[in-house]
Amino acid sequence: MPAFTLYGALGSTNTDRIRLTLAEGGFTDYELVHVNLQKGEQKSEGNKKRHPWGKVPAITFSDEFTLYESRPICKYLAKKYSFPLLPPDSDVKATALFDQAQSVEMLYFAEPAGRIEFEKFVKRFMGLPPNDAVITDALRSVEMFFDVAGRLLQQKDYMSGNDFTLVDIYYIPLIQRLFECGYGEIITSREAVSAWWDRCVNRPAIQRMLAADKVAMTAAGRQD
Ligand SMILES: N[C@@H](CCC(=O)N[C@@H](CS)C(=O)NCC(=O)O)C(=O)O
Repeated sequence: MPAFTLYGALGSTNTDRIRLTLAEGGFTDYELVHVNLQKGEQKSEGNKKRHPWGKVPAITFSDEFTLYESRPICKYLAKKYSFPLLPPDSDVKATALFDQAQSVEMLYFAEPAGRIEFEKFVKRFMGLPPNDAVITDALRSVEMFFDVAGRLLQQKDYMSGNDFTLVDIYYIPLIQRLFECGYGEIITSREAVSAWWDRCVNRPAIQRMLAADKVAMTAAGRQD
């Protein structure tokens, strides 16, 4: 019996944040159950027992312990299975810097990048046209975000310091989506940001997962 079940969806950036964490930790003893977002399965009573807001991802253990929200799930799994992706609790300053970097990613980056993903990617599956004004505004915010992040990355290798941590993983799915939507230049045109991105995606476990997902997404697209 697998250690736990991850309820997620194909192409869900929030699910992929957790899968990348598990891949980087070398952990495979889990079951991935796909919730079909296009069919609205996330709003079923069964899924709402796991995620009261009717979303994915969520994880459940055989003792019924359940968690939703991708970042707390990543953090819990990294602690439970001792993935070397967090500063030690005893290092109070490094932990505070990690928390700071986590807040920055979620509030200053993921918010506008998520709007771009919704307009350019999710709406396509809903058969709705993108709102160009929303995209323009969100792109400006993401550009400004990386102007600042780029300056900081001239002084350190990763988002929360000189070690690769969960925070770097948190960025990967939405940056991948920016590339897929044709906005990769936001990353590649900024030297320090581009070097950081290369350091992240060239990690063997991450490279393997992204390559396998590309094949799976292409195959899923062909079945549509
Ligand atoms: N803050 C949540 C976001 C969860 C979320 O928005 N999930 C999307 C999929 S990536 C979803 O379930 N969308 C379907 C819906 O909202 O009905 C997290 O980090 O897990």
